[in-house]
Amino acid sequence: MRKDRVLFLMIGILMSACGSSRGIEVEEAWVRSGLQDGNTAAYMTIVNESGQADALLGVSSDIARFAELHLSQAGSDGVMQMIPQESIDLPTGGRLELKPGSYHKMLTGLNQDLVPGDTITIMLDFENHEDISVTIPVKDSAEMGGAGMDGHMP
Ligand SMILES: [Cu+2]
Repeated sequence: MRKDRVLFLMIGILMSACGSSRGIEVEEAWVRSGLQDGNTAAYMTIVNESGQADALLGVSSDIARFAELHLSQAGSDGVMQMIPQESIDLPTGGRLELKPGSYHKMLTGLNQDLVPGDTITIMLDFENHEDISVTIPVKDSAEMGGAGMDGHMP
């Protein structure tokens, strides 16, 4: 009887661990190529299937001295501006698109050149979900449909 109960508890723990790691998915991730000491941006789609509202609180990476969440949008004068974001909401069942001209992960002060074919690792910090580490490929702007409008290019 006691053994059954322990087994039951262990299955419960394993199932909840699986559930939380599948709750948030990252799709179509890429980072724009760049030069050492320069800046660039990473993009991806984050899908929240955890059944719980969440928020992306920040990002970090060994590849750059600073990493932060930005939103690009046109100011009243029509010039694109980048506005730092403390967090970005991830509603239940929602898709958060980080893409050129919109939300992005700004990487400032690259520690090395980023060349197409390379990969980098970024950590995503969520309010409720455990942190997620994603390995994403470096691509150049032309390959992804021309220069972005984020003002990241030198
Ligand atoms: Cu930016």
